[in-house]
Amino acid sequence: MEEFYINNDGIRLHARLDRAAEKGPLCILIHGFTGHMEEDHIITAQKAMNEAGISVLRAEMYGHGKSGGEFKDHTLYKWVTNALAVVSYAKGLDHVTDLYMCGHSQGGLLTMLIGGMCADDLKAILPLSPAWMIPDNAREGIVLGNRFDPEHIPEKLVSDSWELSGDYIRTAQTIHVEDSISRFKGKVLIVHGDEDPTVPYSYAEKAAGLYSDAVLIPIHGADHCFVGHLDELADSIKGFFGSGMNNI
Ligand code: FER
Repeated sequence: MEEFYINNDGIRLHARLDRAAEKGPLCILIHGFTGHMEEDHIITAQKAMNEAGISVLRAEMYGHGKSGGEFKDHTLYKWVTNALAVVSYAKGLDHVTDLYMCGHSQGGLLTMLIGGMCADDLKAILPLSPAWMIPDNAREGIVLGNRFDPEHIPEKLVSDSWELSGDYIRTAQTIHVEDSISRFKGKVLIVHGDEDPTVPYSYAEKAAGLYSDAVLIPIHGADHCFVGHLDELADSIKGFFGSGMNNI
């Protein structure tokens, strides 16, 4: 494992690279809202990919883990800019052949947005429990269950465990994920627990229907982070890379 920082216009993005081969495919892997790269479901995904012969570049986004920026100042726009820097870094590695991107929850939403922006660079994307209702919810006046007036955005939102600036909401309200979905024509693997209390499973079904080449693997009884179902998450990922991806 190599540990380093990717510079994104002065913000240091903490990254770890776990190589599976001398030369070969690589998947970028991103955590969710309040998450980081050492969470059990992130490590499970990393190991599953490594076992499938895919090198993995985990990176932490603005305000998360050991990366720069404060949590309260993070926005989806900042994450998009960060992720574009990570894609650019990965494209520059001479041991990388095919490039993939995977992310959990808000990182899954990010993966869907970057899929649309970097459709030529990403052979497949793997949104895990993707929180792609965040922009819809922000337009309706909800962020993680906290309510506000969507036409008069508050200076900040405060919950028991986090604080966000109004800019998180302002920027989220402008994002239309369907545009990103329609721009990505490669293979998509969506893995989602059908008892996820954070992101409704129905969003996974909706996304799978909108993508031109998506597979949805439901994990029966699993919650948002696949607690108690990590083996099934690993098998879903290994199955995707082991069968489908080798044939294209
Ligand atoms: C929200 C629902 C889900 C939200 C964030 C999430 C900020 C993300 C969860 C995660 O990444 O685990 O309304 O608002």
